[in-house]
Amino acid sequence: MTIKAIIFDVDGTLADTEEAHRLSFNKAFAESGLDWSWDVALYDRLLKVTGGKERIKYFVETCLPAFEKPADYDGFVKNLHLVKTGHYTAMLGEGLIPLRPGIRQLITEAHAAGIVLAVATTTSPENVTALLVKGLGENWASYFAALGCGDIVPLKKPAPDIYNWVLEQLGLSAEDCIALEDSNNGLRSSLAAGIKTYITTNHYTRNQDFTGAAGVFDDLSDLAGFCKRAGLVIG
Ligand code: XBP
Ligand code: MG
Repeated sequence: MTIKAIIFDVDGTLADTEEAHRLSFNKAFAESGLDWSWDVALYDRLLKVTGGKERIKYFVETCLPAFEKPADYDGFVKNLHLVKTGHYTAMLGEGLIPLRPGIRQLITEAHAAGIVLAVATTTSPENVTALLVKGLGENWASYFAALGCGDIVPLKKPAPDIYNWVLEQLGLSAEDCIALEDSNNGLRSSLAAGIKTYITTNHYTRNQDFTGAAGVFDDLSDLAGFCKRAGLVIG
C-alpha cells in the first residue's frame, strides 16, 4: 500500500501541549472568580473527556455536585472556554511550546515528497494556528490539505467523526492514509474511521491502552526508523 496521506493529531502529538492547556484552564478559572484549580493528577483524569468545553462540564458534573449552574449554563461554559483559549494562544504566541522531535522534519519532508498532509484534532482552530505559526512559520497552512478542528463535527474523539470529515475533505479512502496520535481516545477515533494509526506517547498518555495501533513510539526522534516501520519514503 502506498501511503498517500498522513493525518496528524495535534495535542500531545505535534507538540506536548497539555500542560499549557491545564495552566490556561486554571488562569481562566481564576480570572472568572472561580476557586477551581486542576492539578496534574486531576487533569490526567479529566483528559479522558476530549474537548475543553466538554471537559469543564465533566468536571462540574463529577467533582462539583453542589455547583449552582447559571441559567445559561452552555453560555457560561462557552465563555469560560473562550477565556481559556485566550490564555492558551497567548502562551503559544510566546513560542513556549516547541514541536515534538521529528515532527517538523516529517511534515516538511513528507510534503516535499508529495504526500498529502492533514490535521484531525479536538482542539480549537485558533489553537492549531497559534501552535503551527510558531512551529512551521507564517506559511504553516500551506503544508496541509485539510484542517479538521474542534466543533466542526458533532461528536469529538473517540468518535470517528473528525477523521471521517478529513477523509471526505481529502477525497481519499482510509486505506490510503496513516494517522499519528498520542492517546487512547485518539487511537479509537482513527481506528473507527479505518485508518492505520501510529502512536507517540507522552507523560499523560504513556500508560494508556494502545491495542490496535500499528506501532507505539516514545517520539519521532528516530524519524528514519519510524518511516521505515510505516513504509514512508521521504527525504
Ligand atoms: C486534545 C483535546 C483538547 C485539548 C484542549 O485534542 O482533547 O480538548 O485537551 O483543547 P487532540 P481545547 O485531539 O489534538 O489530542 O480546550 O481547545 O479543547
Ligand atoms: Mg492528542
